[in-house]
Amino acid sequence: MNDVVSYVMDGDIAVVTVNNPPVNALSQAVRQGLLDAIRQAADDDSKAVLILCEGRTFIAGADITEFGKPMAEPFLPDLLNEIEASEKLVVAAIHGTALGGGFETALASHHRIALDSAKVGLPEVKLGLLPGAGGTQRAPRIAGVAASLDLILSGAPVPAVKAEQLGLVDKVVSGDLGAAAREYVRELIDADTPVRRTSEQAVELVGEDVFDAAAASVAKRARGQTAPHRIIECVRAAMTTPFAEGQKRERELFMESMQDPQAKALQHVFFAEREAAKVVGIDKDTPLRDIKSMGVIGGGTMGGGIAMSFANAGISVTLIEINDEALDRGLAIIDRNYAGSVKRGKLSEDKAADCRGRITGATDYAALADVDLVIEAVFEDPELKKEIFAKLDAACKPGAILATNTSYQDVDAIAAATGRPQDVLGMHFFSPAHIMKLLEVVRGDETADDVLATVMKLSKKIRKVAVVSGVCYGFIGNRMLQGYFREAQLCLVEGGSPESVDKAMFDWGMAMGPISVGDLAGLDVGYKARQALPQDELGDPAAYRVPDVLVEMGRLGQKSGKGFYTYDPETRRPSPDPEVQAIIEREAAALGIERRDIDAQEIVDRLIFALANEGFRILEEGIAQRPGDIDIVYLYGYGFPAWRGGPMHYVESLGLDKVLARIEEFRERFGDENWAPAPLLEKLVAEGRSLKDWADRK
Ligand code: 3H9
Repeated sequence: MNDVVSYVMDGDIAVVTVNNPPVNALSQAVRQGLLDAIRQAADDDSKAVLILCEGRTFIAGADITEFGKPMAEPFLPDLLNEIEASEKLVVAAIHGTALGGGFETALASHHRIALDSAKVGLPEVKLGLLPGAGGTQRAPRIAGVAASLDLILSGAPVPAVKAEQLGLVDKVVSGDLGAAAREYVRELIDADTPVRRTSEQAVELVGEDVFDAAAASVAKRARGQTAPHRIIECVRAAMTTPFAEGQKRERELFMESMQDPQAKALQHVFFAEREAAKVVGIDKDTPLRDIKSMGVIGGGTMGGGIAMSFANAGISVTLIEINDEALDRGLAIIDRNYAGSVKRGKLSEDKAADCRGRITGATDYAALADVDLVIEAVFEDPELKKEIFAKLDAACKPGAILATNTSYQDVDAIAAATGRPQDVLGMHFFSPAHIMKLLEVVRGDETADDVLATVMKLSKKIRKVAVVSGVCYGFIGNRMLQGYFREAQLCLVEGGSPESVDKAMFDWGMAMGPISVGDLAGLDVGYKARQALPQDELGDPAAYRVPDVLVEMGRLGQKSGKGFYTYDPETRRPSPDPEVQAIIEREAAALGIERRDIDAQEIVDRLIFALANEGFRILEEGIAQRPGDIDIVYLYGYGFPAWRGGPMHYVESLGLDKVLARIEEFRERFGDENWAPAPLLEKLVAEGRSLKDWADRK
């Protein structure tokens, strides 16, 4: 048909093969090729059409790179309607992942056969969209309303066997899909099987309670998002109106979604996540080091979580502690975590036992002589870390990668404690490390390219999203967080309450308000860090006076049952505490601050713009490779709402000039020290350029 779609007769079967690497996305050429193929089949003496794909997957959806550009014919819904209307039997043969428009192509075909390893799904919601080529209308006709709402609202792909149970796939096979599919089509032809058009089937009626349950679940799981509500409306239309009308509504709402800033933000996230995996200046074919076994120094919460991440990925782990007692404690935490995963249905008992079996403990560094990687995860004491690295240098084989999980310390100074700084880098996990997806990979001055490339590849294997950071205090995430937390505390003393500050940020979309985050992490952590700082580096006392008072009263946060909030010992539910509010007001008076009303918009702007302002500095200094990397750090490590795209995408979407104007206003009101605009932001506004333009031309 064309470069990406071929048409070959195999006896009386027209075999149509899509070959559009990497994921057979439905580019204009693929759509055109499929349309030409279905028209050719209508005219020749084939008895059936078999749609197959080359490469690693069946069609993985519309071509996302075409979004935002003028749409070119043939449009996917029209193409799929024509496929379904075919007088000749059309069969889709699925391997890899049939997603979005790809799965809609399969749903418009008359029959579907899939390899047992395949998955199918409608993940458009993750891009801020809805299935726009009949998916919301055909899926309910096949799998019913409740199952379809589940599929489309979660966006999660389902394995072929589950899809078969739902009726979304007719036959699951193993081995050679091409051969099995031909045999299947042969059987259908021989049995004179008539075409089966999904659009002609009725949707089984369900009560309003099914839609109510879906809406309630969306309100909880997809707080703030618009696409899920449109999806519910489409599925309702599938049940209440004829196919053509439902499809018209689907089209209208799909077009509305495409214009929605949330869709732009989520599509930015899709590409940013993939970009983040690429390291500027390192060839993608750099030979990698083999990582089959690893060691973790320190069996605390962090070390245990790191050990589990590797064990879960099939890598054997040696956990090192200072003595048997500490080791037993560390291994017991791991046992408890695995038991928790089994209880929550995340892992089967067998799988948990298998993973746990890969972790052994030791108290002597000699046990690390043969491992390929070691991650140090002891507490934040720079001297202790250097001591450990000197010992690792002596104990580990040449070529072993030595990583520190430090959140703040100078990775170069740690590397200098060894005779092999080229093998040293930072791997900053987020707690709990076996659950949180983010991994900041800190590239030291002397870190070798193959070490960095190996760790970036490895991060995928342990199911983390890795972002490269340069060396600076706090790296990307924690460095930016300082301004965010500072403004949260300042808003508190200037007129807010823990609830008002938390509510403003939670309602804006953050997973948790900043005051609650402080209580969760432990107020003593910041307190100890401040104690270690010289007086002139402490900054504005208004930003830490209240937490200092709370810590000195023994209110350390959740762990002591009291912090900014008081926690129910059973449920851990927080309640506002009038004693804390009195302390805030007393300290504000002592600091000479006249309290006033602070509205939610001011709180949001101060916290988010402080974050982004530091982000511009981080970019200019080359600490982050690109703006999207910062966004990924915040989405996966700090509970930033994905549908706002991350702090840098968010400020870009507002308009950098407007953001700068607001920062200038804050500078006027609150002073230079906290609110001097980042030079890069000023420069871009002066030149009328976007951050994207700056990143593209860098
Ligand atoms: C849709 O279908 C709308 C319709 O309902 C209605 C239309 C009217 N387009 O992830 P990977 C690129 S919405 C363009 O690293 P993996 C990706 O950027 C769509 N490009 O591989 C990357 O490029 P690079 C619904 C795409 O093996 C490369 O392919 N579909 C697309 O880990 C490899 O990707 C989806 O949302 C695309 N659709 O995972 C599916 N997909 O190498 C989105 C991928 O330059 N895709 N690329 O960085 C995925 O979930 C995963 O890519 C997939 C493979 C599971 C397929």
